Amino acid sequence: MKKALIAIILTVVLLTACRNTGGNHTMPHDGMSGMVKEADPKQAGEVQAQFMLSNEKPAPNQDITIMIDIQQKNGNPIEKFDVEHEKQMHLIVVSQDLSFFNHIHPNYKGKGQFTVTTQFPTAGQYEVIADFAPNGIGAMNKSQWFTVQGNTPTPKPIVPDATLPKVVDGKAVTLSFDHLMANMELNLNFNIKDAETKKPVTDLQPYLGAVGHVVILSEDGGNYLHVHPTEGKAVGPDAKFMAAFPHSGVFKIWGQFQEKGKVFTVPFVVKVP
Ligand SMILES: [Cu+2]
Repeated sequence: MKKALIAIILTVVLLTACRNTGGNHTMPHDGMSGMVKEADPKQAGEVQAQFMLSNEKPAPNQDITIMIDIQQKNGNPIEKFDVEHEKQMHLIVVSQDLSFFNHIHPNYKGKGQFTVTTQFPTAGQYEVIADFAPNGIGAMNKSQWFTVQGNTPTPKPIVPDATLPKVVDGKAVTLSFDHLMANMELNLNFNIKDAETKKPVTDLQPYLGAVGHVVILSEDGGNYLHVHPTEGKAVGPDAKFMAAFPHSGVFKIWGQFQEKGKVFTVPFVVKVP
């Protein structure tokens, strides 16, 4: 009886999600059947993540192990996680000014515990965001801020980019939107050319099971957006994704792509009207 009820609730949630343009949500797209649906916010609220560092007072450029315990509100561990983009957990680490970005993959130790060893490059505040999907609940993210000891470097301003291509690792990447608006699903297109020859790049390799991986954060780090590839098997020069900005304001976007076995990360700052 309870199972049937849950199935009905899930169906209602999915139907609502498809009509609702106000939030970060998932719609089944063609060819993306392996995608994990997003958790209902209420169910996500029943899950908690406890973040711990191996050193309570971490210093810059020091190996630090981050432990993340995923639990029910009552403290019981959550044991099973769905694989999303080839991993059971994605961990994003950003500095407060979003100038530092790191995307790493903790190992699952069982009983809801994930661990990963990393370094923070400077003193200051860092946000650590875990993106995961408890089996049967759906994709969600939980975050925590940490202070790295020492003198914090002057924050770099987060300034929206002009519509020029960004050059990273010999690639010239242009980001465009079909309509840049808040509270509405929109398409993002990354067009990738060789920076020197201006020739379109057509040999992108799958990265985490798709044409690329995109992370979007609001400038204060408060909103982490789910972004879904719309053409999973593309090889370039265009890489297309779908997202919905939850409010207007400044957001930073990192696109990650792989070519010739090497991942390159392209950051953009946009102002959503
Ligand atoms: Cu990841």
